[in-house]
Amino acid sequence: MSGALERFVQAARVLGHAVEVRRFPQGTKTAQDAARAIGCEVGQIVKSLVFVAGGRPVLALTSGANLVDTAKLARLAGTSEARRASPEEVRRATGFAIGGTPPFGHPERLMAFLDRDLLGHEVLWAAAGTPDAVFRTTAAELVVASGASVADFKQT
Ligand code: 5CA
Repeated sequence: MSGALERFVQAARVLGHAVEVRRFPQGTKTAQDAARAIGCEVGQIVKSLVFVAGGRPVLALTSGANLVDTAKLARLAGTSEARRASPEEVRRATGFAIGGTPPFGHPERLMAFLDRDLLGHEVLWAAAGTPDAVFRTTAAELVVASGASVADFKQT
């Protein structure tokens, strides 16, 4: 197992979540790649996106079918603006690189929001630490494990 994958599985275990990881040699770097590899709808893929709002990292667990409206996210975070985090900021906030960033298991719990459209799917898939690994999850598990508030922050 790669270092980052092992690290995520251990962190999930510590949080009380036994994750079932699936690896795909063809890669799961983007939501589209992951949906194609798994054979599911892109809306079932959870993108673990990091933004910076008011100088703090904010985690936006976003359906693969949606884009984040940064004005809505800023409002939720109680700030006037939010911007996408740089690759370095993502790594600092989550301990993982873009393309494999998992939705929980970070060094510190981040302010987090979960796209309410994810509630419309019984089964979800999220990154497990590396750009070739995903795990099966549910919106309820993500809310508990990440502490996210369910919200509407998608672009319409
Ligand atoms: N493993 C997949 C599916 S779970 C995954 O991690 N998808 S993702 O959407 O969460 O990660 C890719 C996202 O990283 C892109 O949607 C984009 O928002 C962000 N990203 C990609 N390149 C950059 C970059 N250079 N700077 C900041 N964000 C980036």
